[in-house]
Amino acid sequence: MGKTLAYKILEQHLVEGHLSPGEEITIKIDQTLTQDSTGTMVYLQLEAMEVDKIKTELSVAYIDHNTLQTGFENADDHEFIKSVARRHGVIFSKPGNGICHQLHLENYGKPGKTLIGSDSHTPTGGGLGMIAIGAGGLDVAVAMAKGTYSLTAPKVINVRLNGKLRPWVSAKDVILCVLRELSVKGGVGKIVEYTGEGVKSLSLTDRATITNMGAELGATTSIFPSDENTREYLEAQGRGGDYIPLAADDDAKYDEELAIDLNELVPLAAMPHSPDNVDSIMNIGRIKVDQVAIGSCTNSSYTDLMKVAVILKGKKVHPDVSLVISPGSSKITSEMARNGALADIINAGARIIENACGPCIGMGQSPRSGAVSLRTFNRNFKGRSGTNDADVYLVSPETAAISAINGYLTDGMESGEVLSEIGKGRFEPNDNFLVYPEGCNKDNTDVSMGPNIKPFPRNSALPKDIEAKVVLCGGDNITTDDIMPSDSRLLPYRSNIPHLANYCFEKIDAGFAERCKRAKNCAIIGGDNYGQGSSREHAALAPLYLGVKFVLAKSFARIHRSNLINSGILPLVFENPSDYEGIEIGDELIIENAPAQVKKDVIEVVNVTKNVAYRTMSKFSELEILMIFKGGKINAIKEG
Ligand code: MIC
Ligand code: SF4
Repeated sequence: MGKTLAYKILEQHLVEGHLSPGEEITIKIDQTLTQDSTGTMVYLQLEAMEVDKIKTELSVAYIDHNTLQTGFENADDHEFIKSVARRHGVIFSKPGNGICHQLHLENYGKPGKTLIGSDSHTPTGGGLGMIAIGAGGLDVAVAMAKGTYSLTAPKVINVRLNGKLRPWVSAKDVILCVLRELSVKGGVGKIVEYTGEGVKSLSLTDRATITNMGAELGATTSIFPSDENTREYLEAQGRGGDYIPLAADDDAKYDEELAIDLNELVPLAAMPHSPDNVDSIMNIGRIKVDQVAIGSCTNSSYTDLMKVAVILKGKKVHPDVSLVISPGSSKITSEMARNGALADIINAGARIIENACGPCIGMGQSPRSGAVSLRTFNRNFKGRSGTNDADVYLVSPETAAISAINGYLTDGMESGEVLSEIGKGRFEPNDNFLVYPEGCNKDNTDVSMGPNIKPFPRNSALPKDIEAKVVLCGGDNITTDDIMPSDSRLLPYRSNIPHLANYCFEKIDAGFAERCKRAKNCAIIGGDNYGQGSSREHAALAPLYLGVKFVLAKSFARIHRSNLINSGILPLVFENPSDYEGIEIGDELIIENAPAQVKKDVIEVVNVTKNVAYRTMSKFSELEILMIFKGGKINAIKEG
């Protein structure tokens, strides 16, 4: 029987376990990436593990999230990361160089390699034919220390692409279409593999847009074959030698299939407040737009921004619209400066900001109250823009640009405007934003620790009985942005959990942190897909700091479930989802004889207040049981 591309790469990297869906496997990790908002924790944890030499072929520390530097905190974090990077032989990418995923494609990604990154959009690398997985910071630190990563072998969905996109329809519309079909939890426990003759018509960066936003499906990762378009992209980056052709076998067998006819696709948008709330722009109608933001790791490539420049050339941004553009990398901005496209954008009335995540993570450019903001980003969770009552729509760069001119949401196909061809771009090699560790020397290098960098909280061994008070009952699809909000006010504190913890769940329940402090031992109740979104382990570490012992939910998002276990917090799944209805804030819960129960597939949680018992399904792997027993991954590693 033929093999899928994903399983071919996993097989080549298999270190332990049986490669079959649902089985626990350990794979060799070739590359890691970190970004600064999760990176400070990664490197604190790497230091805590007292590692002599990192085991990966290549590890890179990017600075792209916290680049606002409104106080000393961000800059101190950057300095800390730079000093640890030098100590461990990690490449350091300075702030201003661009967004980690775009930069990794340009500079280091290689077909057939494995990559894990402390950012949920690491699957961007799947556009290059890599197995690229987003993980919690601690998993990335361990991957650096041991060169391996353990995961549940996913199923593989085949998304077969036929035909060719029409003008004004773009890669963003492809992934929005997949999200409409599969939903924000449709990819949990799965790899999404793209095949079919339609793949050939998608450029490398188109593919990366699709694999990037596969994170919003909850998928483990997404992957495209490596072919002539891959070669062309790598050659343009001066890395033709890194190319190898890769594809699934013709008779590969997939667990699920979805077919998309690219010829039939029309411009789409994800409406507030979820990436899977998708409809066609024609159906949504000509809503008035206040802000248009173009950029983010999903849509900030050279081709994306050149399309925008071509649409804006000689035009004027609508008087009621603020158009802001954050390019993906310094190479892109520099090439657009050289070929004049940057001038076309600026002359149209766009605001150009730093090559960084910027508005995508609420670092500035919050829209006005009640605004409609069109964004080429990947997440439109309520409040993520920094304005709680803003309506954010996720759209393609083409739709964003033409809507910025018209002042209302516009279907480019309907507009009748002709899109001119875009040239290939000539990228000058430029390493000036990169710091290569010269002969790393663990003993001789000081680590720079600013006063805002505090030790991360550690859990203690699993007690016999766990008693906890319910401190929050959340609904379905609670995001990590809900659990641990991020914006220009809070991002500077990513290395200061005691401070950050005060803002845990702030946006949906302002009394949460205080309630936890009073309760001491706490439990959270959640609906389906608890913890979707970001990989930030702060969404586990802040609750740990506040005394959360377990989360009882209908289902969990993959990365957050791992982050909870890594912190020694139990993620428990209701066997009977309707039990969720009967639980209230203040209920006293108890898990008796926890160590014995954790070893079984079913754990009983007794609601002492309501005098009922709930059965929960857990299915922890042996490794997970060890972490839970020891009170988290670091303890498990240090105590063996
Ligand atoms: C995000 O898009 O939410 C982030 C910010 O990139 C996160 C990481 C973080 O929370 O720092 C992610 O996606 O993992
Ligand atoms: Fe940065 Fe936004 Fe991409 Fe996260 S989703 S890595 S914040 S650009």
